[in-house]
Amino acid sequence: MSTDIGKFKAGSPMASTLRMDRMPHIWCPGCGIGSEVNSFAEAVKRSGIDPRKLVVVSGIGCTGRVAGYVNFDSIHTTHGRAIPVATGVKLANPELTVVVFSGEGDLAGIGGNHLIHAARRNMDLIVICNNNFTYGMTGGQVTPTTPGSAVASTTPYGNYEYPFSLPFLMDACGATYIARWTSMHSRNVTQSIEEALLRKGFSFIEIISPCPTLYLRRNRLGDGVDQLQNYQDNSILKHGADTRETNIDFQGKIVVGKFVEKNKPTYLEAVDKCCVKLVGDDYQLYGKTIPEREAEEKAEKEKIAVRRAAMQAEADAEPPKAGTKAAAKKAAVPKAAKKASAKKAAAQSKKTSAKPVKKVAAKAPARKTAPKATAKTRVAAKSAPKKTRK
Ligand SMILES: Cc1ncc(C[n+]2csc(CCOP(=O)(O)OP(=O)(O)O)c2C)c(N)n1
Ligand code: SF4
Ligand SMILES: [Mg+2]
Repeated sequence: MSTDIGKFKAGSPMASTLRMDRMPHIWCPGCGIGSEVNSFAEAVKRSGIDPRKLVVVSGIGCTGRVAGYVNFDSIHTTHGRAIPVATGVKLANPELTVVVFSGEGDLAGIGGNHLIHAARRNMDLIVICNNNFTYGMTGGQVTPTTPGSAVASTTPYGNYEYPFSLPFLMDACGATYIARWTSMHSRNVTQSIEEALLRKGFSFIEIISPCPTLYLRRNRLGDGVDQLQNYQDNSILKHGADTRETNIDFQGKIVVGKFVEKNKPTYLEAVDKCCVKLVGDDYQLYGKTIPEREAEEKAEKEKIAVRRAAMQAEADAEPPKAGTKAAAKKAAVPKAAKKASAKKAAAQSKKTSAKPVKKVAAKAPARKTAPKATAKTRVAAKSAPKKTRK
């Protein structure tokens, strides 16, 4: 039995990016963190960055456990201190790509001061914030993002504090990349993380996520699937949205998209500029002059481009997975050709007799397409009897 589990773990497509020896993970069924980790691992693979030069830092909380499951160098640090630790890692070795993956309580509550200053400095970090509107790990207390009127263990009659909109906060602080998705938008999450991994400066990606055990249950919002349905029904895609309009009311609309992407010197570039002025062109950081570091950076970028091109070539060579859009597109080509030749044959035979043409048309195989989910079918699916948990 144990050998089978071992084989299963080793055969997992995520075996290179996640520590399979640590599975099963601690997250509850329906929790959004698992799918976010999957998106993150996929983004790392796709980005082409060298995984040996990647460091993941998490604080404390359910999301804080991410650092323990990734197959990269990682640090599970103290509550609210993920950003200063990550900043230290980046300053000690600027060649590293440093990702902070933590909860909104950790990042915007106890660690709020670090968050705003890292954004203000345009510190070269990628911050992935799992926002489940609650302190999941410690029993469901109110957090800086809990929507007004939502019930928490510390606000049993409903939250009366005004919540942060994290994209607005980050925008005001000067973050140079800001995106928000929900855990239902796994492909967009992957894409945003991939973009952030390949850019410089402070990137902030918020992922709204269900905590069925503490937030949903206490607020009588059903299970994780019900919440994904809520995300589907209530998400409004608005790239470039004014971040002042990204507040989230209790079970209200959720504006998602990439809100900010701009360039300005990073903290380390600002340090360089200042020191060159003082010391001159001989100025060295970590024993390397600026042109030396720039040359190394360029070489690394070229390596990344080669890896990405190789991955793309591999993907192009692979037959598309059945049931995907790509497969349908590929299948549509011969069908279109078939249709054209059938038309030609029909036109040819029309010249001689009308009947066989009709027969050919009637026998032509009907194109099978999966029925699209409509509002009606969704409602029907929702009202279908649910499995009860024991
Ligand atoms: C200094 C300190 N204060 C408080 C705690 C208790 N504590 C652990 S996790 C946590 C909240 C985590 O919430 P969040 O960051 O939103 O993560 P989630 O569990 O929701 O993923 C708190 C208050 C602690 N570990 N250390
Ligand atoms: S308590 Fe909530 S946040 Fe923590 S693992 Fe469970 S569902 Fe996820
Ligand atoms: Mg939380």
